[in-house]
Amino acid sequence: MVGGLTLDNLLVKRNVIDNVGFIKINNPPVNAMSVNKGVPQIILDSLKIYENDSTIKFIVILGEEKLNFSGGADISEFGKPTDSGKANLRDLINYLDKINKPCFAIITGPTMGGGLELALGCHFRLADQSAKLALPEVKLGILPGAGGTQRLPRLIGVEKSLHFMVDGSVINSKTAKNLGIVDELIESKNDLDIKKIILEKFNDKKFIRVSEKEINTANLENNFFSNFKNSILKKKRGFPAPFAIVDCVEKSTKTTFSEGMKFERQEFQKLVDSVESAAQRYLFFSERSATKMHPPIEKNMDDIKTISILGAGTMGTGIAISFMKAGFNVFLFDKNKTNLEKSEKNILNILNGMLMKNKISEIKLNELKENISFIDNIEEIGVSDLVIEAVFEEFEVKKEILSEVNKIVGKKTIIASNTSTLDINNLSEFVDEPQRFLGLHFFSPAHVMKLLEIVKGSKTSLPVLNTCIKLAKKIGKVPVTVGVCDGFVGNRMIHRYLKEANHLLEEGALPKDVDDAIEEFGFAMGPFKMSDLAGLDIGWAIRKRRKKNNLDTHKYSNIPDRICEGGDFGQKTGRGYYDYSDGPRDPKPNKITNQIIISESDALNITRRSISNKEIVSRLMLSLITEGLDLLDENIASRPSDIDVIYSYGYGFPRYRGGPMFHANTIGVEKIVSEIEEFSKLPNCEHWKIGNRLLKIKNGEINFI
Ligand code: 3H9
Repeated sequence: MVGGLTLDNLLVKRNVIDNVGFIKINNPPVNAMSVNKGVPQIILDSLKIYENDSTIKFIVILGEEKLNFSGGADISEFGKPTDSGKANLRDLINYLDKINKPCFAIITGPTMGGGLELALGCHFRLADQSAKLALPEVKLGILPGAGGTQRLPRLIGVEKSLHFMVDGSVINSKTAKNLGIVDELIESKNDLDIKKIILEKFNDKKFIRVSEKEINTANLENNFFSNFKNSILKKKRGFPAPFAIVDCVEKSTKTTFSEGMKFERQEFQKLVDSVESAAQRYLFFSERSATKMHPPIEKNMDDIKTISILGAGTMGTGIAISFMKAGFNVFLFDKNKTNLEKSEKNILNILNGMLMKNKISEIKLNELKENISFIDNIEEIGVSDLVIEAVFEEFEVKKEILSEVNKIVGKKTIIASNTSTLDINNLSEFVDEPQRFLGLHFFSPAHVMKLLEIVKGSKTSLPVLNTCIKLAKKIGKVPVTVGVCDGFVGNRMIHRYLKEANHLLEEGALPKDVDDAIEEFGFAMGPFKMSDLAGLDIGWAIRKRRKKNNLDTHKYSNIPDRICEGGDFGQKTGRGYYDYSDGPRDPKPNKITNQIIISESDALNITRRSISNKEIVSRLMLSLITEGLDLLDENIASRPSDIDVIYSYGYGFPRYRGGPMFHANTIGVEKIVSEIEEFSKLPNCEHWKIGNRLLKIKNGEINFI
């Protein structure tokens, strides 16, 4: 027994070969450094044992068998009290820093955050081809808080460390070797092989602690750190962590290692306690829980290898690229040869762009090209495991192609529609086996946007659903399962938000007032710039269909219809909510639209008033929140966190605010209820009401998240 823990604990295993002592971390799935479980404590205890054993000359830390080195600190422990009787990662690395025997980190698989910081605390780092290294804390709204901001600049220099930590990007072992993070590339992490390499290459090598290295500041220009902050200002606006990382690195150049560590610790704690980090950590777990089935099932369909996409338009092409890039065999069908040729050209351009940016090699490019066939004979899709229709968004067009597909494909083929609004249950009537039918709602551009709404029809089977969730992960998407309704989750909420934005225009705001307020809140683009970019004709067609089918139950605004009636469809026609005569990047007020807005206020008998940014933001956020609550009540969304994942991945909701539901929780129910009551008293605001679910939250029966 050491430190009150038995060393036979399965979380860390020890074995000795001659004079090499191995410490193997065994905390699946990712070897998180859980303090409460005692992982850092047991590693520390193991170090003590080897340190006191005179027969041991070298100490090696690695992941057990197939496990990675370590995915870092246990994220679920942040913001909660941890067992103070047990060592944490910092205690462990501090101990390593003082140890007098050479310690080796064997970096395999994801080695991230505190995992990489542990490796930086070792004296030598060896990595194999499976290694993926990152300090991704910034994505959780925190900073590398176990010495990363102080050790990395000492190892690879100030500028490179800053980019690595501020981007949080993942690098492979070769890049890590070139950067100087890794000392030696290895082929295997077999004990005997490692022992051999150590004896051959490191036996007489003097070891230097990273903490004792000098930082090279000779090449840093004056004001380097403030210039660096300015360079990230636009992209990282609203996120405190990147700026705190810069401060820590700056500190590392101006003070001793131990002072720098103190500063890092203070900054780390401030960030852990911030709402922004709580929001980003919540999204980390929300994204993962979105892929978990309710109820969970293990059963799976046969492997999916061949995928046919129907329709070579923008969506079809983007979807085809996503599957092709992930190594699937793709057929892209369009009966129009010109569309196919255009699509092929686009795909080639995108692949060439990836080659130019060194994202793929020439060999890979040729391999990828082999993965796709452009076909104009629909019979060829017969061999497909999955068919996704991405034809024109009109019921009759989709009905026709689905009926055709139904005749061609076999009984095991999954059939999906990429509709963004149409009723999946109605569409499922055109296939013989509706249990194999579902919606796969990709977002445009489909090869870039990570969100995928997986729409479960009333008859879609669970194995089919599960297969598609797994498939989505394989192609790098973030899947969220939703139910059937007009617009599903994301678009239904955005329709309500856009309506409210138009009501604000009716009451006194102009498009720029609304966009500026929302952009200040953190969205990359306000609702009107977004509508102009997407094309106002698209929303117009949707509204006409909704009207025809009596789907529009909420208060209506005539403004967008009137802009369209005048032939202004946004950027594509040069005018919409804004005037783009000076280019798409320079939207100016559109006088015609402003006249429409003012005449609508007159028609509604509204005396226009100045509306504060605070009211604009509140009304738009509460429109998202209340629609989200309705969707939960109707079981269209199964978890509040699913809504937040959809909004942060598909609609540019600022991640540091966590999503509409997390934001509602941050505001608090009392304030939300009182704001809705206030809004409901305003002219033009009779639609503001306290819904069922909000009432339940107010009564303490349920929570926002
Ligand atoms: C840090 O280190 C702070 C220090 O600087 C300072 C400390 C003082 N903790 O993603 P997957 C769970 S901050 C807890 O599906 P993959 C995850 O929730 C940390 N849990 O697998 C999931 O659980 P479930 C810095 C974690 O193979 C399961 O493991 N490190 C952690 O696709 C599988 O995860 C990071 O930010 C964790 N650290 O990807 C790395 N990591 O099955 C975060 C994972 O219940 N992790 N889980 O849903 C990742 O990026 C990916 O998980 C990884 C594996 C690439 C490692």
